[in-house]
Amino acid sequence: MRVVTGVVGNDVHVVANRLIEISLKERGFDVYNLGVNTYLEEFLDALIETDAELLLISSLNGEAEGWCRNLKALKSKYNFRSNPLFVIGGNLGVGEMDPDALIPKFKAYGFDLVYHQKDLNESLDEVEEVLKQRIEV
Ligand code: B12
Repeated sequence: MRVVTGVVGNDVHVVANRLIEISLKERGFDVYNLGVNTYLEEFLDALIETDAELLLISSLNGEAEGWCRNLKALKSKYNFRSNPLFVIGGNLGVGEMDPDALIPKFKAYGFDLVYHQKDLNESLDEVEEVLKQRIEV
């Protein structure tokens, strides 16, 4: 299974990105890590180039909303052959945000799964489960 990952927008927090790459490799994924400071368009271009089944975006500096609110419109311009699962996680808002408000907002932007300040490995377990169900359908 292939995954495109990276940190969206003008976000330099690289530590989580490295850990995510290691965790995904440990789980057997082929990882295409675009690193920090990655624009949404670059993620979608990489999905086309790699045919990855998963896009896993990180955001740590609290600016994800500004960088991701156009995801739905952007997606409609691409013809993804791999029907990728769109996942975002990290610190998705500034300061103490209510996850009950953040999660539906990011889902409305076009993400399938949204993790705000959640444990990485528990979240990846869930992501893998959803990918498995998609393949079985
Ligand atoms: C180190 C650090 C920096 C370093 C980054 C160095 C580098 N190149 O990485 C420097 C000093 C450059 C920096 C800059 C800034 N930072 Co800073 N930084 C931190 C700090 C102290 C640690 C981040 C870190 O590396 N943690 C270790 C990793 C392993 O943990 P993590 O990042 O939380 O990631 C875990 C989870 O979030 C999760 N996860 C992450 N992504 C994803 C994705 C998915 C899908 C899933 C499921 C899980 C997941 O899994 C990871 C592994 O467990 C945090 C505070 C903190 N204690 O967390 C602030 C923090 C992230 N920074 C913050 C801010 C505001 C900034 C600045 C805007 C400050 C400023 N005014 O300039 C700038 C932003 C610059 C930019 N353009 O991005 C805020 C973000 C606020 C928010 N979101 O509410 C924080 C939380 C500090 C705070 N309490 O205010 N920062």
